[in-house]
Amino acid sequence: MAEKALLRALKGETLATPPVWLMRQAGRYLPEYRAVRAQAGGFLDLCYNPDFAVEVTLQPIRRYGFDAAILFSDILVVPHALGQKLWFAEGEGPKLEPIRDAEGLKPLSRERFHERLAPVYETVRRLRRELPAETTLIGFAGAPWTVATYMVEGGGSKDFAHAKLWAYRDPAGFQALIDLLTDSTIEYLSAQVEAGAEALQLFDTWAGALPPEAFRLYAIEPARRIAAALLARHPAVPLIGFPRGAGMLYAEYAATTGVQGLGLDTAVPPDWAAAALQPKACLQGNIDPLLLAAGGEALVRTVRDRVIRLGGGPYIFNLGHGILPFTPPENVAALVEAVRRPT
Ligand code: 1CP
Repeated sequence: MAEKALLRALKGETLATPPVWLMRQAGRYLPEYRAVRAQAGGFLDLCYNPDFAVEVTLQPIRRYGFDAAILFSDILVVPHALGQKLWFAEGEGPKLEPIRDAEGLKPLSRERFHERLAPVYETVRRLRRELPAETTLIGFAGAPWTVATYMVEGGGSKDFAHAKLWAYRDPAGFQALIDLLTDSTIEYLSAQVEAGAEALQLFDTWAGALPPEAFRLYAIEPARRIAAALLARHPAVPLIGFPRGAGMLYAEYAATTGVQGLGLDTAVPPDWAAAALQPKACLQGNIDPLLLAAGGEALVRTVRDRVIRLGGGPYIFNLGHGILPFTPPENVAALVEAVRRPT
């Protein structure tokens, strides 16, 4: 069978029509997701029940025929598997019992890590069997810095004050957390590949909060270690790095981490990305999720613009961040149509 389009792009091929998938393509904007979510009860019950997780992963594939399915799970299952308390308060997002210093790391352990994540690996195995032959299965993890922000803040945050104060006041202690997450992420992503994931994405959603020195320590260096370890263990499986908000530091991230794909946030100018980043990595992005929610002629025009400006080299069509819950499902269909039938 011919190689899948998404994997060809990640190997550096320029395709006539870019492969397309969307971050958070499974989720609350789909009525069929909301129905399964209601049946599952809590959000974590959805993540840890392979029947439900497989079903919601497949829903957007059935509707839109995306070139890739992304495993349905969450980045916070990693701290949960390390033993940190995690819960999802209805309508409020994730909550964790915060860890604020090196002492707080002591109860965390990798002893039962894979056992706790076994349902996620089972979901990957089943998806690989059930997906259409042309669809690539993407596994993922949060990058160490982004996961650390939730672990230290105890949930979402505006300024990451506790995490940054810890990093600045006690660099060795904070590094111990980053190292634990880097090692755990390597194990977690390797296990996803062994279960059937064909490509991987590392979500560094809050990388843009880091000044350059801290960006090198906590975004670039962990990504470099993760990419190198995965390359050694699974040389055929590409890794997409998504250092959201990196700005000019995207260039350094692309040049030094060794990732095969680079997720662009909405702020990255496409012509700059094509000139400065595409020689180093396959690009992915970067339509504004709010433009997708708005839809109409401006969406179609911008989709075509990105296909022209980024499609001259290795490129995967995507958003610059995840789909928003109030996005009309028909706008997603219009986006896919515009990517695949550009004129
Ligand atoms: O009520 C619900 O149904 C829960 C909403 C939800 C969903 C659909 C959460 C809680 N997580 C997810 C799934 C999810 N999370 C996926 C599934 C696959 C897909 O893309 O279709 C993925 C890849 C993630 C990754 C994730 N979780 C990130 C990184 C990507 C991003 O969007 O920036 C982050 C930061 C999280 C944390 C998280 N989990 C959930 C929420 C609401 C959040 C964000 C909290 C915040 O704003 O700080």
